[in-house]
Amino acid sequence: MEQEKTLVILKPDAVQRGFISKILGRFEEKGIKIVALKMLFVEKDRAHKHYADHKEKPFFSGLVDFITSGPVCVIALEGEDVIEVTRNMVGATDPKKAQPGTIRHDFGMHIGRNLIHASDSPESAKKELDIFFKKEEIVEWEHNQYTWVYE
Ligand code: IDP
Ligand code: MG
Repeated sequence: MEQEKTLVILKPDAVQRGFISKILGRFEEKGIKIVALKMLFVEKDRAHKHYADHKEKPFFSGLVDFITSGPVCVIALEGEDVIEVTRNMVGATDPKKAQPGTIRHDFGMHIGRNLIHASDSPESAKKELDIFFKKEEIVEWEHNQYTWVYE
């Protein structure tokens, strides 16, 4: 069974609106393993590193202001195809276009307040996990329901 890891960030709007447990609960209910989690303020430097690909975009400075505006929760998830599965659960970037049942659809109204980040590829997952977690902060543990989650 090929396991991979991905990075999720519950953005300041998700924290302020009291959705930490609801959103984390969705991943737990799905059968995804949480292997690291913590709360922190993202410093400007780290925000720039994390969103480096968007440096030239018109929304970049607003995005950096937003992600640094309050505490976030950073979470490492593990599972089979977990990068793709998580992106599907998160939904389209614009909550107005996200499918019902996705996190962004169900909790969001605006593209600039879309609650959650999730890595979009194995390369970005590795880069982003390295930005937010030291190797020893990732907890390798045995999920005792795996026999009932995966064939
Ligand atoms: P993603 O988060 O779905 O991967 P990206 O295109 O990588 O979407 O954009 C990163 C983040 O930048 C989005 O999650 C959103 O917070 C913000 N963003 C993207 N496009 C816009 C926009 O048009 N206006 C405001 N914020 C935007
Ligand atoms: Mg992205």
